[in-house]
Amino acid sequence: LPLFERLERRIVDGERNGLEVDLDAAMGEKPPLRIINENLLAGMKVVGELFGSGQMQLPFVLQSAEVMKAAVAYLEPHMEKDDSGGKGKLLLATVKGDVHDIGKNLVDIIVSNNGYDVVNIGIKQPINAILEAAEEHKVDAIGMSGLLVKSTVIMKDNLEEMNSRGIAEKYPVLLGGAALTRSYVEHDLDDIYQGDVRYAKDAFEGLHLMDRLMS
Ligand code: B1M
Repeated sequence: LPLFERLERRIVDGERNGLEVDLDAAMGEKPPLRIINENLLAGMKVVGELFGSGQMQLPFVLQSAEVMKAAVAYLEPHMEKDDSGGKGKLLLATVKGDVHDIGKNLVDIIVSNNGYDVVNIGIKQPINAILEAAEEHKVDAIGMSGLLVKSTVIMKDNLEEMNSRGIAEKYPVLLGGAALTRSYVEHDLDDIYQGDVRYAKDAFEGLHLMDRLMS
């Protein structure tokens, strides 16, 4: 297979051997972020389709996810960055009950490489932990990620909890993840939340929203 098809295939097949050699060659052709967006994410999309249609079993999905993570970790030091921090602080968490973190960690990389400080508290985070970390680190915004349909309900509960604690005005919220839709966030959730809640379809939109919030 040609290089870029092979990279996509590696994600689908969960094939890690020789990954770095291919990534080095790929970086000779285009910047790391384009490799992620155009090739690696294309592979994850296929994984999602195969899994969703019952043609791929969970342990293989996990293997694909591990190759994806290894690839992103290998590319990350080669990205152009302004990691001076200081533009503002974003807390990131995957919500309670949800282990998916590849997307959240991409948001971390993109936002922190563009001059923001990011406090990434990981997966399966209940609202109490999210709000404690937000207070402790004095963040400017809270970002929640979740890929399961049930995570969209948890996000709604979290926003209601923030309303009832009277802290909605203090924290703009960014939401992202495959099960969300723009209209659910910008209409339904926006009607509920007493602060500012925005939908980010990808990591770059997350960055643009931070730019708008902090300007
Ligand atoms: Co899971 N999984 N999974 N899974 N998994 C999905 C989400 C699913 C859609 C697959 C499918 O059926 N086609 C399905 C959910 C169905 C539903 O809820 N209706 C599903 C399921 C069912 C499950 C389990 C329940 C399976 C089981 O146990 N029977 C289980 C859940 C465990 C749990 O959470 N409690 C499970 C487990 C796993 C693995 C552990 C094997 C693995 C995750 C590994 C990991 O993350 N460390 C995994 C994977 C890899 C997937 C798929 C195939 C790929 C997800 C991914 O990483 N995509 C996924 C299929 C799919 O999404 N269509 C699937 C790449 C990633 C970059 O995209 O995270 O969407 P994404 O992030 C994007 C944007 O959404 C956005 O930016 C990123 C791009 O720039 N974004 C944000 C995300 N968060 C953001 C936050 C922001 C801004 C933007 O600001 C805060």
